[in-house]
Amino acid sequence: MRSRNSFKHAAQLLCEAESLLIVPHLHPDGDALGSALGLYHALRQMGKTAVVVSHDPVPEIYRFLPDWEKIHLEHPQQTTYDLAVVVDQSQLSRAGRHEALARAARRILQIDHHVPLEPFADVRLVDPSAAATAELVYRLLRAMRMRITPEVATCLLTGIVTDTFSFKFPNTTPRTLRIAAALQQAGADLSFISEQVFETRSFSAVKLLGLALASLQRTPDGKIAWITIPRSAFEAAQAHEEETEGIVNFVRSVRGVEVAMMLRESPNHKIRVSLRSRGKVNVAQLAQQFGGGGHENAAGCTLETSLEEAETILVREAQRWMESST
Ligand SMILES: [Mn+2]
Repeated sequence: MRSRNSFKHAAQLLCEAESLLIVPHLHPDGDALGSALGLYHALRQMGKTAVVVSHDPVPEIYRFLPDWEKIHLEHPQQTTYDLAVVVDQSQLSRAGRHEALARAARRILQIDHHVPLEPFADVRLVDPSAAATAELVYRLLRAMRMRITPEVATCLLTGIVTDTFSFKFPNTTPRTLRIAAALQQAGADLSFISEQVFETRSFSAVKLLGLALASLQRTPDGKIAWITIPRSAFEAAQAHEEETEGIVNFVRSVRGVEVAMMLRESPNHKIRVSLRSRGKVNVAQLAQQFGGGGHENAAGCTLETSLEEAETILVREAQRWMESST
């Protein structure tokens, strides 16, 4: 999976293609957007035609990324692309309504750091040991001897900063830090990025945070803690779904908690679940039981039940899971 070879093959695909479609995942995060836009800037620099499409709008906290407004929600025209570059996702269904367009491209390149689920790409640059997809994009551009412009550096460093939660998650490796240093050297402003991503929240997001945290519960042993966010809380706070980002980390921060869960009711009444863990508990495996996925310490899944039912099922399964894995 991880080899010089996949960098070489990925580079070859990028060089050969004239028209490229870049596809971040549904509910894009800083890594999906940073990787997509970093690549976009680099490809434009090479004189290629590149279009970024996203199923969901760019969350407000990422609206400082250079050219974020060039990301299309609806695809501008009917074209078959030479290459679709699918970033930060292990299943092509995560592309949302742009899945068919990506599948229709002559070739597909996957750049990702999730545990691989579905083999949908012609070339897979997949490395679960990378802290962020942006790390892989950086290494790919370096392998192609591309100049890292300040725009590219800003996008890629944003991906790394968000996926490592400011270099605090255990996925942060010496290589992550070296790449981050190189990106800073290339013109990315780390403190500006951190301020935008972590220290700037909308009024409604902070309102929602308060309502969400008021629902905090834990199991008697204190190892599993969770919050629930019903539609009524979104309405009371006048908040959007994207404004739940980061809330689950407060749950994880409670002393003694090994598994943190956030259950939120989406507008279509499906229950979207964010899972975080501390230490050796692998929440990706827990998420997979419900058709989801992710990383060892950060994963997610969706349940089609009521919020109350989802809460009962997940707490029970998480307890069973922890008992069997210790
Ligand atoms: Mn990522």
